[in-house]
Amino acid sequence: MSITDEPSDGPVVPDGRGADLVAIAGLGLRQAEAEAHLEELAALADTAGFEPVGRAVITLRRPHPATFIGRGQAEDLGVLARALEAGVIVVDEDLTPAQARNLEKATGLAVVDRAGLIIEIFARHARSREARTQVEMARLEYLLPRLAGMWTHLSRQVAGGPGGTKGEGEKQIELDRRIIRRRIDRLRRELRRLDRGRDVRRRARDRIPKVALVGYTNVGKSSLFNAIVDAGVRTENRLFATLDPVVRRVELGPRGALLVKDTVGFIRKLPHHLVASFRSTFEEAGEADLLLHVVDLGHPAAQDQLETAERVLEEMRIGDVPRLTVYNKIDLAAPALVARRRELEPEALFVSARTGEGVAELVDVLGDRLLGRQFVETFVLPRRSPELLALAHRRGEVTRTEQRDGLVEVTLRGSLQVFRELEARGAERVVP
Ligand SMILES: Nc1nc2c(ncn2[C@@H]2O[C@H](COP(=O)(O)OP(=O)(O)OP(=O)(O)O)[C@@H](O)[C@H]2O)c(=O)[nH]1
Ligand SMILES: [Mg+2]
Repeated sequence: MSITDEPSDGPVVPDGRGADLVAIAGLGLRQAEAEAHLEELAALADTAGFEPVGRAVITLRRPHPATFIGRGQAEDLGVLARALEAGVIVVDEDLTPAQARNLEKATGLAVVDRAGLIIEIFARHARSREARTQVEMARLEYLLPRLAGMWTHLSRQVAGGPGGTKGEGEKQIELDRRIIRRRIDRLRRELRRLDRGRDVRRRARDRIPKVALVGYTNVGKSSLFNAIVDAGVRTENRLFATLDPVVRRVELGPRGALLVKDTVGFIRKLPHHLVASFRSTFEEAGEADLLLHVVDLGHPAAQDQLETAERVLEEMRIGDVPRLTVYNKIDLAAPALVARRRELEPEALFVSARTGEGVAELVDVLGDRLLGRQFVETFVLPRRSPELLALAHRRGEVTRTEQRDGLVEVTLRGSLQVFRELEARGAERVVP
């Protein structure tokens, strides 16, 4: 179900068939945007083990406090979902516990919201002790306010109707809440302990420069990580294939070594319980000397994904770590699109983790930025040489550019290798 501002033909647009789900997207969207969100939601649902059987776009002016969508719309949705033999309705919005409960009543089916779905995926994919602890904590915190609804379901099933067992149910909820809160406290302590362990490991490798790959989920961070390190981390065409941070040491010959780190992907509207739980993972990225922000260039929502990732970086307060945009999957993108991007962003890198194109240059850039001794020099570039300016941006850190007599003068911090390359291609060093 996708919720748009634009009137659609009917309330629901089913497609596909199968067994498990009717899906959904955000509020105040144009139709095309809603469909893109639905596409992503279907991928998420698939990753969570559901089989999407249909989608519905629902036109809505504003959310209803009680049921989120209108009651009539909810009933229609229930009819459609049952006709498709769906067992679950997934809504691409965060519902309040009461809204979820009321929607379940109105549709007669289980309802999962976006946060619940993402938490479910994280729960299935977490491998390390730390990731599992973080996910369990997020899951319990999500569950806590929703317990009441679960107990009404249960008491109705057991007693054949509400009323009689109400007192019992409430007592049970209180008890459960206490148990869950205690468990959350225990997990929190455990996380602090694991965190201290990590501090020790971290300090041991403190002198080696660190690079972290960040970006939206499924953009190819792990593939690129592999291409850089050849480390055998698995890549999967699944959202959130990577939940545990992975670090590898990369030797760059006589220049020294780097630590490269793969991270969990970001996603639009990451549930806030998860953000809180995974803060330590993200904080580690914040300690990197350089972030590689990986973007899937050919993805129709690339811009949106890039902005989402930037927003998450800001929220995590790691927005000020130096970063380099790396456009991946250029083997899939139209050459004209790649060319246009290159022109717009001369300092970005363009690679294909699959074919290996651009990876060698990326590794060079990492070496220059993090290992080469850094010097500051000023060059006058030959007339009309945007590619040299781009090179200066990519391989060094440009601190000043100035037009002088129709020529570009650029001051940059960089390694001797970069300066030599600029000179070899016609740039003239300005002697101070
Ligand atoms: N064509 C093409 N496909 C790629 C490229 N890089 C990655 N992929 C594919 O994109 C999918 C996702 O790759 P991953 O490396 O798992 O992506 P990720 O960003 O690590 O994803 P999460 O860990 O889930 O956030 C896989 O099917 C990869 O094979 C590329 O350069 N070209
Ligand atoms: Mg990954």
